[in-house]
Amino acid sequence: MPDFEKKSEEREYTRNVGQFAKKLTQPNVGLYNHLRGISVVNGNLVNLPTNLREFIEENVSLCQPESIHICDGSEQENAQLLRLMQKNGTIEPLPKYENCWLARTNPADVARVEGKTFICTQTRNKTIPTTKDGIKGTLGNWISPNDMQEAINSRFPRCMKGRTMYVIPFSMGPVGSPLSKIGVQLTDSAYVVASMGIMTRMGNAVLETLNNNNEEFVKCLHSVGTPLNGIKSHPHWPCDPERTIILHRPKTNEIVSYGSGYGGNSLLGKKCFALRIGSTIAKREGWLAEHMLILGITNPQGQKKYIVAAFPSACGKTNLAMMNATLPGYKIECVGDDIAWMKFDKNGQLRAINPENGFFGVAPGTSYKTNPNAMETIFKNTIFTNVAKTPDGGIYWEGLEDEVPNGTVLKDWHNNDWVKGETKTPAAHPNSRFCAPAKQCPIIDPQWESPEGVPISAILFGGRRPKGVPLVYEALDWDHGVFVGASMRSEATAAAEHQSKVIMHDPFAMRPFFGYNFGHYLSHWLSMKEKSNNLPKIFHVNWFRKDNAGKFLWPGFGENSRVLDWILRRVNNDDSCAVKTPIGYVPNKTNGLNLDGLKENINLDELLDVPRDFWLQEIEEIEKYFEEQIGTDLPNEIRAHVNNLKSRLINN
Ligand code: GTP
Ligand code: SPV
Ligand code: MN
Repeated sequence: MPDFEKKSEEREYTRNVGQFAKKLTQPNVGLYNHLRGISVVNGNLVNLPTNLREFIEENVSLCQPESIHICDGSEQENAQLLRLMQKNGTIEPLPKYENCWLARTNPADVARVEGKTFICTQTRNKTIPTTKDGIKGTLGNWISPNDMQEAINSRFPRCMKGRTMYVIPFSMGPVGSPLSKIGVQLTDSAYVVASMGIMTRMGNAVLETLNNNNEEFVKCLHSVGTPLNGIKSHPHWPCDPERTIILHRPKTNEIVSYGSGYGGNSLLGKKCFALRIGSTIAKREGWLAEHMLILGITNPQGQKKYIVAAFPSACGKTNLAMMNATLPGYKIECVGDDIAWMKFDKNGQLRAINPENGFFGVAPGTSYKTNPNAMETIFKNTIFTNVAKTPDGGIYWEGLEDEVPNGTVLKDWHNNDWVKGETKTPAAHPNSRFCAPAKQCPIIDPQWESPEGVPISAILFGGRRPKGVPLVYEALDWDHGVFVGASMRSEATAAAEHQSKVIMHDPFAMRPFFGYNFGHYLSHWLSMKEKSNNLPKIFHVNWFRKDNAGKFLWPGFGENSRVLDWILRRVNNDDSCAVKTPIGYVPNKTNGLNLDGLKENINLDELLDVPRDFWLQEIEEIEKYFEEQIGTDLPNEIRAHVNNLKSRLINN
């Protein structure tokens, strides 16, 4: 039971829980009994499929909202929500742009909370590998069915009292694609509805599909929570940070999230559905749900290929997915910037769809210099969260220094005065984001909504590695590539609650997003090689290597097209551009990377070096991590690759 300040609050709480428990035990309570006295302000419950009506009924009974709004996805509905949020002070307009809005969260609700995110299975080992004695598992958090129910019972009864419950029917993936899946999110946050309207296909079209096909849907329940002891300081952003919890039950395709209104904690289609629940569905059905961007790349000869890439949060997926190639003759087009659902078709070709409909992108660092295509995307129909505001009603964040003169007085993400060139604190929160429709991206790929998905030729893994890891290397084969994904490490970023700069293991960029035991996930990836004799090649990239003075050795951003050019040549079986090292193939220093026209001087020796001592230490660390964290769940093929790499390093 939560702590109460006053005895009366505790009594009220106990009475509410008691009433709820009584309701649950009443036999055959009809639909309208539970809904009596609750007005449906939009939509019609009678038209809904039975399973959806029952889902709503149960949770109305639990959360006791004042009214129900079934979202239709229309323009009018969106306008109405925006007006409401403006009235409540949740958002304010950004008059410099077209239909753009700024939200400021409660400063205690700014990023995903990995420590409070749980997967619920009967046994612990289904969710996380069995760790060595005395070692704390870092590959996800398990919760038992009883504890999950207890967590719900102690938070949800009457949590929507006096407020509206929105019913959001949404599709992950184009409506009707055989690769798409449907979800329904119940939420008491208008901000979440407006954001889901951008990030997913939402509304009547989805309801029709549900109705016509009598389809199952992923059940998502979300409340921002109104704490009984209340954080009263930010009434425009209700949340309950102390009791925040994000729960997933893969067996029944259920997600329950309480206490946070921001990002992956509350836009349940994204990490909760498309990755955690998605990865468990993918395991059952024989496909892959991954934290990956998808891009199309056309070379100067006009040959087009598609690539996916898994980098941890805030490590460059959005930037790579929308890159303007600096290498002449190359063209990049964007299919998705965060999540890929991939399946081998009957010809053994891996195909990917982007299950999302928008970009929820990191704002700081985005500029006309680093990502002009993102800048061209975000100045209409966009919701910005936790960025700073200029006096003329525009946005500002770290990385846009050239756009605003020194001395200008802005409002920072706390809505305090912030003087450009003087105030020392960040103007925007490091995990501030834009939420913008994908179709507004000037380089959105013509095939981005193709129902069968785009054909994938290469898979990239990568992270922020200041030392030792070369700009790019290619895995020796599929199994070795799976080992490379499993061995990924990266500096922590502001996307979650971790301390910055620590080098963390982040296998497949999925550490916070696995829906099931990572050892079993590895076996699933290894089993994919049975599905094709035309497997994509696997690479590792690192834009973030630094010299001894702490300066990046590689200019990155558009110049990364030079790395993609090498990757494409490898995909086309060009053997002349690579040399074999103990960790895999790297570009040959004479005719590997195309550096024509590059302004900076590049220290290729340092950038491509594979230092033996560093890697001997790295493999020790990887081996320790596998033994401690995955233990007996580690597939033999991966253990063999640890030993193979060790002996290649020793004998080199
Ligand atoms: P999530 O949305 O959190 O999953 O992250 P993401 O992988 O899409 O991250 P994003 O592309 O937004 O990258 C965020 C940060 O990486 C920004 O600060 C960028 O400036 C920086 N970044 C991206 N690409 C490069 C690069 O090639 N070189 C360098 N040095 N920094 C980069
Ligand atoms: C990430 O953290 O990887 C994101 C942002 O893409 S969130 O949706 O908040 O998870
Ligand atoms: Mn992400």
